[in-house]
Amino acid sequence: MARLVIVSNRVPVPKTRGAQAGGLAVALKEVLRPGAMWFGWSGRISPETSEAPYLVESRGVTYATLDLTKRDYENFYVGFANGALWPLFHFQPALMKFRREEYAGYLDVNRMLAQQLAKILLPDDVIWVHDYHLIPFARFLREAGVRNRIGFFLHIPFVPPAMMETLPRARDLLADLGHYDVAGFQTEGHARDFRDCMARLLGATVAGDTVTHQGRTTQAVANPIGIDAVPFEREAIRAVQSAETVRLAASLQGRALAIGVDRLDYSKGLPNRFEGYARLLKRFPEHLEKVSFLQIAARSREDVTAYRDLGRELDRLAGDVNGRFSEFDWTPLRYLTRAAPRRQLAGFFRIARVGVVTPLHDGMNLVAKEFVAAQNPIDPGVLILSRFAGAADEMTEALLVNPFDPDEIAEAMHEALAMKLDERKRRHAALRANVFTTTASAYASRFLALLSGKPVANGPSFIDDMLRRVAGKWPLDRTPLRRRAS
Ligand code: ADQ
Repeated sequence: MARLVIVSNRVPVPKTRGAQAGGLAVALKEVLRPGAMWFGWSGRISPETSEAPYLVESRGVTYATLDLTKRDYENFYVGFANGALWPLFHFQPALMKFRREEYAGYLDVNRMLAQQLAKILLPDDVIWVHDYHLIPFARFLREAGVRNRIGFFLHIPFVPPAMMETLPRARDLLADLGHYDVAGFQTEGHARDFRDCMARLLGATVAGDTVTHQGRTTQAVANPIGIDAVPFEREAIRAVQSAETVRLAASLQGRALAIGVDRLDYSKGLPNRFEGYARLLKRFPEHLEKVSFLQIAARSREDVTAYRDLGRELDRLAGDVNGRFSEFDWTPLRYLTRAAPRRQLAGFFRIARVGVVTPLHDGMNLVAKEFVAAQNPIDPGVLILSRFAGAADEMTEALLVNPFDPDEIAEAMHEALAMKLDERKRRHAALRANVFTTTASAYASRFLALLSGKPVANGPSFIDDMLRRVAGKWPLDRTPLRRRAS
């Protein structure tokens, strides 16, 4: 009687009927069927760590969440996960801040969560753990006696051994990953870096995509994430008529729109992007007053110092670009530091001539895929994409750039703005075929098929089979359940 249990740092508990789902919830939509459970942190800070998960049911899916204390939050989330692991995995060791007490807090939260989940697991449950916050989760489940299949998916890049080694305790974390049956990565390059780290730093044996360490075998594979392309395209078509998109289009006064949409994060390469745009206007003055750049950057992780510093740097750079190039009736750069609703983004993407996605490093980057899905195939915009986004592996018909070179960004913007319709259509058709094939549901099905140990071709039917056999529902109270003896 297999049940699917998703584990992630933050659990998107639906608040109201029809509430908008976040990124991971969209990606997992297909597999989150009645009987499944989603387990993790509630996103709330409480004076005491919860003694048992708080359970909420919505559309047959049980959301089981626990609160953390302020100290847990600071050590686990702000400290080790976002202060050490995030910069490390984005090739920014100079921004990595490692403190032993924060690492200890990271382990404590993982242990506490794993022990809580172990109490309510059944022997056949399939457990799928997400992202860098929860690397040691499987080890603590194993220590609690759990023998179930456990999979892990890393949404961000992995790094080669020489970079991994800069993290104190790197070997312990690698060994923790060895407790998963399947470890999924966004690209083959990331999966290969993981296998290399296991071999070089731990002496594990690697054969094909399997890694054997201390008698346990982990299958380390690439499984690129995608978007729910059909609904996103539909949203974009509808949104073109919306008041916001109409207002944006009118404000352009016939100028081409270039757009960037990101979390305000140093991995997204925003300073170089602003500088690249300034170089476009300086080196190719034919674009002066002919283009408007709209950058929407959602503020994020403001309790981490590096993010506050980045915010100040971008304020300065945006002021610099506009101070140098503005005319009394033209503002070259419109810079908004807030999140925009999904629908609005879809409409804005559709009327944009250029999408600028230039992270310094990125696991995948779903904005690149959303931009492509939103385009009108009859008159599509051009995607400029960093070579170091996981998406570049598949989206080779984009204008690929090295985001560390602002001149290359400027040249790509120039090329995109001048590109003829035939070439735009040709490139877009190839990108579109990819985005509508490597979708969110393909991603989730394939991972679960791998985790079930079945051939990948059986993916969707395995899920149907597994979810059809779901028996009882999770009890809706706060009492911790006893684990059933296997
Ligand atoms: P993120 O770093 O958050 O995710 P990304 O994939 O670019 O990055 O975006 C995720 C979602 O956030 C997209 O749906 C996007 O539209 C939305 N978003 C971004 N900026 C926004 C804004 N200003 N306003 C509103 N929405 C915004 C991590 C990894 C990525 C990986 C994803 C999924 O860092 O590499 O693609 O997980 O695995």
